[in-house]
Amino acid sequence: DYVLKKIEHAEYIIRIVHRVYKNKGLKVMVVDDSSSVRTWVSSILRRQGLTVLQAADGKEACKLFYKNPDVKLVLTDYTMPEMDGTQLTAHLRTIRPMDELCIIVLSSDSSSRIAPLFLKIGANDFIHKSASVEEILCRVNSNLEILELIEESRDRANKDFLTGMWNRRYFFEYAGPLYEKCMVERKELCLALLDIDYFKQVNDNYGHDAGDEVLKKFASMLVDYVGNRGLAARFGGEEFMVILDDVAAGELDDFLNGFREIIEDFSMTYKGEVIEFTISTGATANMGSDLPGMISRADDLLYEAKTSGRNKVVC
Ligand code: GH3
Ligand code: MG
Ligand code: MG
Ligand code: MG
Repeated sequence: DYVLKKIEHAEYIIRIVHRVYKNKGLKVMVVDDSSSVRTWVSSILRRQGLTVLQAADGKEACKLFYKNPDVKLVLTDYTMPEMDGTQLTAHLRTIRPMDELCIIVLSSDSSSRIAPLFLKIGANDFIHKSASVEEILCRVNSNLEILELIEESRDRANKDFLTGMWNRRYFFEYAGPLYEKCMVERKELCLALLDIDYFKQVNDNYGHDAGDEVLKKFASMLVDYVGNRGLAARFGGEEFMVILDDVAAGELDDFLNGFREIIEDFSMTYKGEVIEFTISTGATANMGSDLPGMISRADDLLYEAKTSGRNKVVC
């Protein structure tokens, strides 16, 4: 019994240490009109490894949130001047859904109406100010944990397991609305389909593991090259789709040839073997066709690049 208790306690400590470790770099905000409550709550959260921002009312909290969109959790009071906790919660929910931001209410109001009121407008949890420090920490940490689990399962659904880049499923989820937005704003949108040349030979000559390493390296180079100018996804085996909303149609050829040259000049060493490869690209802008039309056009042009010698961009 004694040993079991010790083990349980050790496991608990390990969980806490692990949580504090994961909290490093996570931003939270404490909102309360009482500066002593703010200071007290902030200090216990800081001891959990969290980075804490403070605001004295809902309005200040909103301003601070716009400047710090990476805040993961807001711990708010109910009664405050200017903008109270319910207004703040309701407002934050219009810009951040529950699976991206935790809102926990910490109030001294003892009316039984308050907790359900907050939960209905989108708070994740409600804590009474008389709660122990331990309870506050448990609730903050478990809410952060839930947020992480959601993020993890979202990544599993949207990211490619080998390369860690966006997958085909996410590409369509992202590209559909982006296409609509560009149509409404009458903005140009470009699409490129890239395929590694003779990739089967990489596998045949150096082994499947080497092929995997090439795909990983290639993916990270492509993601870096595209940067904020669009989104790159692994479409299939050694085929990658890029949607570009920040590259003009007139610049598309140069932009993609820039990457083609980087890959042409690139060589990587895997287990003592030097591996080099090239890519073929088919690309198009949204002149009059819908998204499936653009994809099929890019695919046709990729075929043209392949049959006319490879290591080429055809727009
Ligand atoms: P082409 O220039 O015409 O594109 O020739 P290719 O050899 O690149 O094209 P092909 O479609 O004949 O072969 C693609 C190869 O990619 C076959 C497949 O085994 C390999 N492949 C697909 N996915 C993966 C992967 O995840 N890892 C590895 N190592 N190979 C993969
Ligand atoms: Mg108050
Ligand atoms: Mg290929
Ligand atoms: Mg292919």
